[in-house]
Amino acid sequence: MAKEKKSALKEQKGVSQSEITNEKSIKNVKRKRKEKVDVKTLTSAILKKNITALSRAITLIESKNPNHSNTAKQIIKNCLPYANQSIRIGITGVPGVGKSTFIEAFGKHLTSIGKRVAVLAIDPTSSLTKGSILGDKTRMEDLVKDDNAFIRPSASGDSLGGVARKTRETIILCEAAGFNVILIETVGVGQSETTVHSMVDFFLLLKLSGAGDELQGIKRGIIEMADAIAINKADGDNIKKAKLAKVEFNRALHLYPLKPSTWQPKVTLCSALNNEGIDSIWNLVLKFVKLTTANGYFNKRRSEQNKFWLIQTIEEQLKSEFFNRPEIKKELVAKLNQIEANKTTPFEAANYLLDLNKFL
Ligand SMILES: Nc1nc2c(ncn2[C@@H]2O[C@H](COP(=O)(O)OP(=O)(O)OP(=O)(O)O)[C@@H](O)[C@H]2O)c(=O)[nH]1
Ligand SMILES: [Mg+2]
Repeated sequence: MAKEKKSALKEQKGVSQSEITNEKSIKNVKRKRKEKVDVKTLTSAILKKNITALSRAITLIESKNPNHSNTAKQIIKNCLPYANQSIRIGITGVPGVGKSTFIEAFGKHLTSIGKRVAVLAIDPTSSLTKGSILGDKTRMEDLVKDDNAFIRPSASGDSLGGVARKTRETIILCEAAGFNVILIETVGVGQSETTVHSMVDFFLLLKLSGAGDELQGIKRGIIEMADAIAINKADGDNIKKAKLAKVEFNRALHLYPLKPSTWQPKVTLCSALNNEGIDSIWNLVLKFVKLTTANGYFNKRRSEQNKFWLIQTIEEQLKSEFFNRPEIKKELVAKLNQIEANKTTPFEAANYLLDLNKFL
């Protein structure tokens, strides 16, 4: 029944407006109580490593409903003291390089040595495909069934910034749920590698060996970000080419200045399909963690990332508040039309909209 109709009926029955308001506030209190219970139960279930609770909380993070977001924020806050105890690894590479196959092999290796692994993704294209990880869960057949692994596709239908924030929050919940290795996959569209790099401790680039053109077509920045380059599919007829590629990448890496972590990035060969070279990549990660923990870089970088994310979150929130205001939406269309008709300049229009926003 429509709200107006309902209150009209109540008025007819002699229920006063103030009673209706009272009823509303009772409902509100009840709802708030229910939410409180949800926050408490969900948080404690997450801390008890309950996967259903973890999934439910992540769904709240991803929800566009403001009530859900508020509940999610409280859960994250409660979980925060229990987070941070993990190694976060970013994995990137072009489509078809073998990321999913690699994550399956790597993840299985980790669970076999007693780790608990969460697999997340930053995939700005997933609004169309509903999450690439979800699509190829078949490539992670064993990992999906593993009790010590948790696989969650990328949040969809959002900007890269939005997806990134949600993934960062999801990391906190996964860590609170006892996952001690977090793998974050990205296919490397647009700025997504940079985004993943800004939330991980170790960045792994998967590559294929090509016919001598390994260094072509790679965004320079990606090599610079990599802590290790794994040349995948180093099996069968490919081994020779892969070894050559290794030499070439090693040479290229030495051209870069020493990283602030003092870690010298490594090039390694692997075959995700045949499960070869997987354990040595994990050993590299451990060496990296040992070095950077000893020299203080590990914690310093995490704290720098947190500062970066504070600014990012403010920017993202301000932007989305601005662009979602109905008045701004309406006026923006008008201004865009005026720009097209050469009736205003972008700067004048921007100032107008920003000024308008101050009075809304
Ligand atoms: N020979 C060989 N084939 C591999 C290896 N790793 C993956 N493949 C194959 O390469 C193809 C692509 O592998 P995926 O794991 O789906 O690659 P991806 O990087 O996840 O691809 P996208 O999800 O499309 O970005 C599949 O047919 C795999 O079986 C490997 O180590 N050796
Ligand atoms: Mg894949």
